[in-house]
Amino acid sequence: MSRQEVENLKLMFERPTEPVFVPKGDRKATFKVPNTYLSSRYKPLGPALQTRFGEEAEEQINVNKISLPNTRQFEELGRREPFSVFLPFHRELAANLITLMMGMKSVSDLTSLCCYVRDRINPFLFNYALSVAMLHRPDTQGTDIPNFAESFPEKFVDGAVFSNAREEAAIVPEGSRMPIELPRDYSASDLEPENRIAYFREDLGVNLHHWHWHLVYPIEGPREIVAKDRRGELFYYMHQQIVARYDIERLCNKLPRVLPLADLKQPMKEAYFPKLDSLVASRAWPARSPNMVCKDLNRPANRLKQDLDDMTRWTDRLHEAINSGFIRLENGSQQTLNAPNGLDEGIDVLGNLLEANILSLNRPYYGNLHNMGHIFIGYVHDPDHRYLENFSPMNDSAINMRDPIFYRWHKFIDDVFHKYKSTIPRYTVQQLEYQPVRISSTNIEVAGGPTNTLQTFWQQSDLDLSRGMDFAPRGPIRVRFTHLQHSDFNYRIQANNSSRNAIQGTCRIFLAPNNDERGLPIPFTEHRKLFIELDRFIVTLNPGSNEIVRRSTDSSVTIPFERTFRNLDLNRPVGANELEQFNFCGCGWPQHMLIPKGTAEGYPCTLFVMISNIEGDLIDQDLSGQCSDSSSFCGIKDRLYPDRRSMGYPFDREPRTGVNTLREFLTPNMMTQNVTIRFTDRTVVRGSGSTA
Ligand code: CUO
Repeated sequence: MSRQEVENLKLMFERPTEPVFVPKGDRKATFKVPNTYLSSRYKPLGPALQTRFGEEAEEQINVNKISLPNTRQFEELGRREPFSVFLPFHRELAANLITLMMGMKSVSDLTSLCCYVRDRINPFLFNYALSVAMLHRPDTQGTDIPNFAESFPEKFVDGAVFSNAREEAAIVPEGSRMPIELPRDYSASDLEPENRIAYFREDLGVNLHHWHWHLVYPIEGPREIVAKDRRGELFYYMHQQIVARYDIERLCNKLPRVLPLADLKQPMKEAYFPKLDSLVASRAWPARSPNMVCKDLNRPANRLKQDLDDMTRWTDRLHEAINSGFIRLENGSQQTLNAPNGLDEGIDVLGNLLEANILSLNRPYYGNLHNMGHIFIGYVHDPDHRYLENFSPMNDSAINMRDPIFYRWHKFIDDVFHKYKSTIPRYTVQQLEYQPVRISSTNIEVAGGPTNTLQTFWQQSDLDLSRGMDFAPRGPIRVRFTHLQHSDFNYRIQANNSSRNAIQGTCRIFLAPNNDERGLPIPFTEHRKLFIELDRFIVTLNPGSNEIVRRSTDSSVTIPFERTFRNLDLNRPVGANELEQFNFCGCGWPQHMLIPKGTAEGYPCTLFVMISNIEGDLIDQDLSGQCSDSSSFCGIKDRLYPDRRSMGYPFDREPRTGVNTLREFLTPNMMTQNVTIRFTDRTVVRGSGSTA
């Protein structure tokens, strides 16, 4: 394959509802397709259209003719309808399309296939399937696919912005266009207490991470794509960490920790009015009023018929498996779930059962709990389709983290996992300590600020919408959005190695609030669930004392801002190696959200640092050329998860008998430090260094 062919293929992501023969990208390239490729709307006009747009184009890409697939099944999902990987029907279509795309012999055949299907099928389905295929095909996986927020800005930006954007694009010449400011807190007012954490829920980077995670870990598709190392466990861990982060953010804003949504037959007091307009569907996303209640689903148009009672049945069966330590397989036999000791493989099995991906060992019996929860809630406003309404954000992994109900649902899912974790053996002192290692001090240093005080504030950054603004004049159209940010900092750790040799260990850094919503200390069995991972890295300790300095920007949880919001043309990495893993690397918690917001008076937290025994940690594998920036949340592409311990170690299990506090939990290779997070209400414009 030539590099150019892959570049051409990427143009398929541009302006998703404009036909392939309309010029795309800065190169103003058009695809010259055989007349038989044109959709029925354009076929009669074929030659005239191709000539007209061909003349506007600066480059014409010839497309070779392949034997064309039957696209009828894909066309059953309307062009203007939303698409959700949580819906079984949509997922089946996506899996079939991905298989078709993966099966193309070359990039030019894939391009040809795309030219044929793109303008016939649902653009979200197309974008999703092509993204997954490009991430996983050997001949395309090194390339950068466009930022999803740029292709589909409708999922990230207040609908009201688009008319301004069109006006700006139509009237103002390219060079003089101003960024359009996206207001902060536009989905509710402060009359609604939940609005205090809208900055977290509606953060573009947080939502992009979640979308990307589900792209890297599809629920359905060819087995080699779905069956990634420890994916069931990572499903649990990544979402558990999101919920823990949300809880801390709530506590900082004087809101209680989120309650699990254990019974879908109860009213949901949380409302959500997304104020997002679908450009593709020319329709607003449905909202949810307070206290709505889920009902049985019967929506033949979406091939959905499901009773709410099934959710109770599946939950009971999962609890039965957890309590008995055995799961029932499809052939009627049993398989043990509990880990005898050490490595906990049961969590991976359980993660797959609960998420209900294709790796689930018994889908008919354990059902489709997690996905169906999204679906019931997503259709709460129209369960029998009488109003012909589509689903609300809860069904779309690019936007569902905006909705407060997302966290209640995932807290419920989390509680099932915690229940399981409470049944497996607790860590013994031996499994926690690291004999020769003792940590003597640990501090956080912020340039120009007091030690152990983290500093947060607002920042404004720009995003270019033009790739997603179909049928609008060309040239950049920027929106300026406001997000949380913190000052970069360093960890400085002193550790002693009392052995005679240099040894290695894994340094694990977590953060947790000190107190609960009433200002009281939290019992350790609950406290441990609030520890959010900040970093994990391997250290070498020479005999005697050692000083470890680590930058916050090197976190194993996050990716840099530029990668979350990469602009393909401006921030594209240059070296082949760097470019290699660019897409996979789009997955990662955004660096600007590493630290919770804190409070103006300073929010008291505990920093936890541990150096664990490398023998229990190490995965021996070659990581050269791999991006492992965000391996804690996203794993490493085509490699094993780079830490042998259970995800969340050492906080993933109940503590050993006799331990009731964090202090009692500590072994000499661990240390805690009181830190505060101080928020200042000022806004810095990215790149300018100035305060707005
Ligand atoms: Cu990510 Cu429920 O799995 O949204």
